[in-house]
Amino acid sequence: MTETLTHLINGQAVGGDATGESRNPSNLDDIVVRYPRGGEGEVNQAVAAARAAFPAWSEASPEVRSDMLDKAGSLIMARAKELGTLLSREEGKTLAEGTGEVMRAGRICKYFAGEALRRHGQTLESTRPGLDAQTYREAVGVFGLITPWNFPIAIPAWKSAPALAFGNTVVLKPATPTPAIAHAFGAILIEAGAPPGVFNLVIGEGGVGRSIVGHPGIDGISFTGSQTVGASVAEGAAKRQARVQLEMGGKNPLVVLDDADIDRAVTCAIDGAFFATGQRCTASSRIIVTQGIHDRFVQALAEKARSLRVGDALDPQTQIGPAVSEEQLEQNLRYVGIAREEGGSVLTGEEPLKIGTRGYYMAPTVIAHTNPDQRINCEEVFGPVASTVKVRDYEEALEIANRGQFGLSAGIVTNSLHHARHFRRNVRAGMVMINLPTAGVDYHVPFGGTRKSSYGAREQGFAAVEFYTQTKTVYIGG
Ligand code: UN1
Repeated sequence: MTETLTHLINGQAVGGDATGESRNPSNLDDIVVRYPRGGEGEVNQAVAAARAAFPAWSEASPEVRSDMLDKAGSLIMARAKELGTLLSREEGKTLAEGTGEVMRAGRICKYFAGEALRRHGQTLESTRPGLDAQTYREAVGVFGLITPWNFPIAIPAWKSAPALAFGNTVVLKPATPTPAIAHAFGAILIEAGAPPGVFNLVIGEGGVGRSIVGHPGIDGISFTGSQTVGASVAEGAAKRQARVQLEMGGKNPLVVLDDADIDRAVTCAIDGAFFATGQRCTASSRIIVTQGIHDRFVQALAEKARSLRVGDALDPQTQIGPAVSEEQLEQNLRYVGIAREEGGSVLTGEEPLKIGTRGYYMAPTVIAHTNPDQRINCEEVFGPVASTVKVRDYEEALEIANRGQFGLSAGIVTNSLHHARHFRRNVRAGMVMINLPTAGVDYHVPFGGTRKSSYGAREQGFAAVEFYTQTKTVYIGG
């Protein structure tokens, strides 16, 4: 029997006509869950519950919030295998990746359990004698969180945990393809002691997101997803002066210099470009290689890519799972076609793969000899597709790395301290990776990009307090 999900509103399971279905992208005959498609009515109820819960939650001892998040983190980690399997079944990343992501979500909750106890503020001398000035940070109100399918528990965790830690209440809208794992996360927060209305989940499609963005009872919105949707979220929020934070796409360059350790360079490129099926906004999708190492590197990369085992996400032997959806698979294949038409050589991959079950499989694809301004090097594909660009030297590599609209993550593989240092200071990206893939981040440090990749305050770690609190300045007279 396929499970039927409900919304979570005011601590209650709120059902509806379960006309939605999430399917296993490794095996389309497997329906993971059925779900109700929420709309404005459910968003209104969830916002009302979150508003009603806000005064008590924000005024509670920080210990109450800390204990809840700590317990949620423990519950998530204790159930990592079961939740990781659900995540892999619903989203298509491998079991190792799915379980790893669940552990990450648990640790994020525990990190913010600590942050809840750390009051951020300062006491200063006033410029006027006999006065003191103080700042402190207080909760903002109700946050609307709109999260993507590619990290379907880690991203709900890294938005919800700081929001709740600092005394806010939440309405979360998970991505349409992955409601089951988000629901499991919400149910754990409630089991861990989140009082009714503190955390609410409304499942559905784009209309739920639009209702959240437009709702006057939502004080701030954090969104991770595409550039196009992000732009409309920002516009909707600005219209009513809600605070907003956006994490959007990337076209992250990985620069490989002549002096790089070639095995390390290939490992970084394979991990960055193909792990998690390339479905990461931090994926290393543009590989910029200097001419002395170019031919050897590209050959080794294609060989390694060919050897990766693509298959059912739940098979422990699988190294690369399927694309999340038919739409995503079609987009991946369309971009490979465009790259070929623009003159790129497809060295390996491209074709959809037929593997036992009916799923959205595609082989990791390497496209060599592309030019930096071709579409494949400017637009985000979001699949297991990497293009390579041959350059003269480091200076040309940096100049090309800095082209385009995005600026999320940038990597360099080199043994030269001089070039690594220069790259760190001059590459236009929010995150720089040295001798590492562009993807794979820690949760206790800021996450975010420049230009069209991000908008608003940074997420995660100690940076999260900026977005999820507001500063109050107090003057104290004698
Ligand atoms: C990572 O690289 O570990 O949606 C995380 C994404 C990013 C998260 C990347 N927001 O891919």
